[in-house]
Amino acid sequence: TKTNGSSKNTPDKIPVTAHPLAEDPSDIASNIKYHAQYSPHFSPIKFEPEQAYYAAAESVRDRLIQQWNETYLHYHKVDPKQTYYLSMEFLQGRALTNAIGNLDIQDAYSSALNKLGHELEEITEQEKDMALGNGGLGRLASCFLDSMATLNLPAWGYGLRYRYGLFKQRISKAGQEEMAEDWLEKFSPWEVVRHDVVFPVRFFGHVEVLPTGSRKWVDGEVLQALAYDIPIPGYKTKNTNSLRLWEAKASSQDFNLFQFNDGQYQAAAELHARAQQICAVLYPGDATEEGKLLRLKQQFFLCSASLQDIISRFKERKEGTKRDWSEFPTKVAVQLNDTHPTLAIPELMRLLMDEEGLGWDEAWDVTSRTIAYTNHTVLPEALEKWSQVVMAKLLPRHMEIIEEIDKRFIEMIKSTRPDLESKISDMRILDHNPNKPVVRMANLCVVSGHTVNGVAQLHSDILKAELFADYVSIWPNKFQNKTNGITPRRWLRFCSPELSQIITKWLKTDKWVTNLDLLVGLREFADNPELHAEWDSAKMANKQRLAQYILKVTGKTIDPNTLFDIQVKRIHEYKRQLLNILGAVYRYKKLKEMSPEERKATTPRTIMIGGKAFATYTNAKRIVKLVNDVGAVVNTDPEVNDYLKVVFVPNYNVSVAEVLIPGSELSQHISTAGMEASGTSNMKFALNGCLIIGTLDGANVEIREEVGEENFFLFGATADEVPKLRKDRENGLFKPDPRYEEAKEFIRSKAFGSYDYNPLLDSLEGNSGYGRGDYFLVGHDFPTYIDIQQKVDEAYKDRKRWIKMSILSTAGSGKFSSDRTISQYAKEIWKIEECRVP
Ligand code: B1N
Repeated sequence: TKTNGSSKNTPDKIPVTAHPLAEDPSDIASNIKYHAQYSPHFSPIKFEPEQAYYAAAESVRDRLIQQWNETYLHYHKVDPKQTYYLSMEFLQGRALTNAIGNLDIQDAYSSALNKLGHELEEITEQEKDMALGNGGLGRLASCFLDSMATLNLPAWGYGLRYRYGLFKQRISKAGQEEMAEDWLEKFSPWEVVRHDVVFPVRFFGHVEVLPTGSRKWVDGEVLQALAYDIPIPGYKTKNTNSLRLWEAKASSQDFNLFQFNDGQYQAAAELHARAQQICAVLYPGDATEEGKLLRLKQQFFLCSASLQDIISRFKERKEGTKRDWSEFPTKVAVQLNDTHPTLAIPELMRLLMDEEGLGWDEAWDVTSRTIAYTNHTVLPEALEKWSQVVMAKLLPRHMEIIEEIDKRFIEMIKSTRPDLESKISDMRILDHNPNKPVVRMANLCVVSGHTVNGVAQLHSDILKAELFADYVSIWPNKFQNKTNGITPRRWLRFCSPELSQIITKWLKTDKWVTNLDLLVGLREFADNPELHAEWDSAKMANKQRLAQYILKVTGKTIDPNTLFDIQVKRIHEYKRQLLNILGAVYRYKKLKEMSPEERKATTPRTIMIGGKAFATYTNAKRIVKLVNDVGAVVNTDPEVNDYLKVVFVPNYNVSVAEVLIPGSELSQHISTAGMEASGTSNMKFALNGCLIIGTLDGANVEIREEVGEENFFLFGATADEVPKLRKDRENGLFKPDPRYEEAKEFIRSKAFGSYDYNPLLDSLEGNSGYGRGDYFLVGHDFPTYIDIQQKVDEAYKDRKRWIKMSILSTAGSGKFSSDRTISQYAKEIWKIEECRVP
């Protein structure tokens, strides 16, 4: 492999010249060299893949900056209504392939790098993932940014610049180990620090009543929010939006030189140290909540900085004139990505009243017309509740405002809806539980926002029927559905160029990349043997790439001629990785019992499972260990390992997904019905021609509708059956299937090592109680799961049938483009329009 450009002759002849907008590969090569020399981050002798990556990235950034500035000026001139997407998480992954692809300069960069002795594919591997998110919610935010730019929508993302993103996962004998993910260890070529964009953010202090009667939040500690911008290019358009990430700083005045000179070094830099804590690390919970003060500080920091910025832009657009605040909601739409940025509500109220001098009614009108809220979960442990005591201490003025919103809400119910009086204690924002009075963030969002949406049809229906049922009768039009989507650029066009090329050839257009509904055009060729051959060979190439990756990261050899069966997502009991591994254990046991002839007649499978467990989530960690232990036995058993392998894929993240998904044939989305709000990897797999085995949960329901029920392996209880099944269980009415007992017993017998799995398996036993009684209904769904797996095996043996199903899966995935999702948000919630840069 070519690794050292300087060892070849030609690269030395390429001149070193700045060509920021070069089209020609030789000029691009010159520009890359220019960056290697004049934006030097390394000693000058080396030009290995790492140096080539940074230099290439900086040269791509040159073009982005050009388009970016044009975009900002154009939006400033046109002054359209803009969306601001507030999110504690953005899971961007790598940027280089995406930027080059969206700018449509792939071929030129590829040959420019060749001239420098490098391969584009190789240098893109050098980039660290930007992992400022936990899972689906953060990746959704990043897909949305891509779609907003591609659709030329004037929209911004706002988040935090965490120093350490989601932890890196290492697998050892003991199971999962966590390590800090230092994405900024060297530097990121994609961020631009805006030294002129700085806002003060206050914590603690108290509220002062001024002689005028108005209130003001004073004292406490004040930190500075400094903006770092990341360019978000649209696909084949000039529009380049921004992801603005805030970093916390103390101002230099806060450094106590007197104390320092007196030898009290730590005390002198105290505020600096506290500022550093704020953006130090992403909270690693996914659908689990941790009520820690630092997390609340992070949330407020995001909200306060972003709103001050939004307000200052609103003023900037009509410089010198006094703005009419009732126009604010006609220029600004704020979307809250779950309740994590809920403090945007009281913060906007505070800024409007205390800083801009509006009265309550006026400020309330502006705030509620501006803010909308997306709910991403119904899991009770993930519904945010903050202690009123903590809130009052950290944010005394906001606590007052929340109390006032609560009071007015109750008054409104009493005067207009006396029939709901008995519901007030559930519906109100403040929960006065004497043990621990809390603020219920979801209730605050529902009461204050103009629109509330769920993320898949089933989830939105459950929100209306259960979690928010009482509010629906007051505001029947407040609740909407916006089924999630994924960007077809990253998740098909760029991660599987082989399949993309075939699709373009058969559809005779590449317009599907921005109009994914065109994929239905593949249906008419679903039986065409020529397409079958091409489809099969593209999938095989992707499977081989995946096998090489597995070999590299685990040292395990897997056979691309076996069925590649994948489940990758955060480890959570409701996602039921345990059901998957129990199924694998059962399969292993049956294979052991077979004669060699019988084994030969089975469908060989490679089961891959990957995902991170929250560090203190004991059962999730036991599941990780169990998958690894089962793999260690199965993979080294010469009787079965031609027919079954079980591989744990370490450190699952965005860039790993980009290798796994294109090479998958079957993927598992097997959550207990009603618990997975949507899921988005299910959409990525389906789009890549991978068949789904799944329950009727989240977006699975809609995927099955679109791809056709004959192309979806369905099993398990439905969401409306779940409550009764749990009741039955409590009443001792559950009769376990013998195959289920057999699988559990096999693990208990220490067939997979001496580790004590009894506590994990015990969570499936008993009738009720915390962590017992099989709350997630693994036992109920096990038999239908095993039965449908048998159907999978049969279907796979019929190659023609399988490939047809695969083609139809891709053909039916058009609905799940995030372009569709974002168009619906733009039209039905944000009321914003395209603002194309000429
Ligand atoms: O949001 C995704 C959905 O597709 C998934 O079904 C859903 O589980 C996920 C607290 C969460 N819901 N809630 C979270 C993340 C971080 C955190 O600190 C909760 N993530 C989801 C996109 O809609």
